Amino acid sequence: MKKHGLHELYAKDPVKADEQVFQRTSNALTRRGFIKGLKSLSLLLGAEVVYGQFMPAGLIPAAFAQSNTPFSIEGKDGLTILNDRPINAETPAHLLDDAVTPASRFFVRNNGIPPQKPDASTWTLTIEGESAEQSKTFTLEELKTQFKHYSYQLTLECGGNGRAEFSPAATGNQWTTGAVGCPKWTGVRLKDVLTSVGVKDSAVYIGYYGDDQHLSRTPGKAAISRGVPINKAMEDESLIAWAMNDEPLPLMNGYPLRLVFGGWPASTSGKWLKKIVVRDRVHDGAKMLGKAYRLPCKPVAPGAKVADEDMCIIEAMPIKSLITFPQSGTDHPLAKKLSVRGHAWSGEGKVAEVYTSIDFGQTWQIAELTLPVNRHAWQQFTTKIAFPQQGYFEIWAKAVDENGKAQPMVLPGWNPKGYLNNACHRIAVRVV
Ligand SMILES: Nc1nc2c(c(=O)[nH]1)N[C@H]1C(S)=C(S)[C@@H](COP(=O)(O)O)O[C@H]1N2
Ligand SMILES: [Mo]
Repeated sequence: MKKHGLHELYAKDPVKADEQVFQRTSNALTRRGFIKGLKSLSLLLGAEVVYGQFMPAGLIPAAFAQSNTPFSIEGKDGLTILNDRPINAETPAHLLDDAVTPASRFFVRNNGIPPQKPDASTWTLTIEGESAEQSKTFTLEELKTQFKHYSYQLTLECGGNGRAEFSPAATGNQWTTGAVGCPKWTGVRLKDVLTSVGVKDSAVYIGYYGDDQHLSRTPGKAAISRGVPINKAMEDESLIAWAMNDEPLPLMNGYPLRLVFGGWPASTSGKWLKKIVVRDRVHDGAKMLGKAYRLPCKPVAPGAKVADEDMCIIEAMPIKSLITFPQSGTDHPLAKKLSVRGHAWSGEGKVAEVYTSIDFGQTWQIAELTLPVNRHAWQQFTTKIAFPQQGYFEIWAKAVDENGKAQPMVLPGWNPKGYLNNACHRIAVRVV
């Protein structure tokens, strides 16, 4: 059989290649089906699946399961567009290799129609609500001159990152692994601004309103208006930010002003920020109620119908990691160890350990792991992997948080909207 790099086969036009492979082999494997024989699978991969006996039945090899289709949108480099109305785009794993995510590689998740490039010089932010002592409006300039500036590297991940893997499938953007990033954000502390306005003892939550429009363009109807409990709002790292990596925010990421709550579903980090309400109850804005950004309070069977009152608001994001080097589909010479690296993060505290496996989780080797530069920043892991022979391998990464919670190898608890898939990330490598 002709020897092609996995890349040639699957990455040039991976979507097409994917389809062709699936068409050609529909009797050997289907996307959510099962693998009939390791022999036919090895033929497709152009290499023996060395630890094939350990490969979970029904698993689609990483060589086929992930696509790296590059596509460009303004100011963004290599992001995959999932949807154009509203615009949603994620970053292929290998383009998230930087410790500090460049603005050009930071994902875009819009629920509505973003504003046209706003005029930062006339931009205002109003603080009000039942539990604010007063209603007060700041210009951007006043925010910048009246409050101390802080910079933190904060991980933002969409609650629906990984949704594509859920079965039965959940509706919504079919994010794979790329709705996450960790740039450096600069702004003022939300708590400094709230304190200067005055927060009543009755405060339990804050909610945000942005300058984007609902898809229906109904005046006054918010596309999204979420928030966080007052104790998260009062954390040192909770920012009202105007800069990403020392530059003004990209328009699609909230220019000129947004909230940033590291480690929580990024849906809480309101973009194009115009108003913050200090609430005496859990904020009830758009996408706070029903099933939006909520999980069943108790685990349910896949496909179960869950009543709205049995759904609970998602708070901190779970432990997770991403392999960012090498790119999935790499050919690697047997004689050399392969350097592997990536990031690990957890909304609930530090990541304690990261492990990698090349035998579908039979054995794990511990990776080196950096400390976070600050709370809610992702951490970098590196490891060198030796392979026992030529063939097809998958590298899986698994992070463990400081409470001992580890990523599951396969999908965690099914939920109606497909949130919080923190299953191990894996890449395909052919050792030649
Ligand atoms: N005003 C406004 N804020 C918003 C959104 C939005 O559609 N409008 N989307 C939210 C969601 S669901 C996510 S995941 C993050 C995405 O931030 P990003 O587009 O900068 O990556 O913004 C959040 N803040
Ligand atoms: Mo999101």
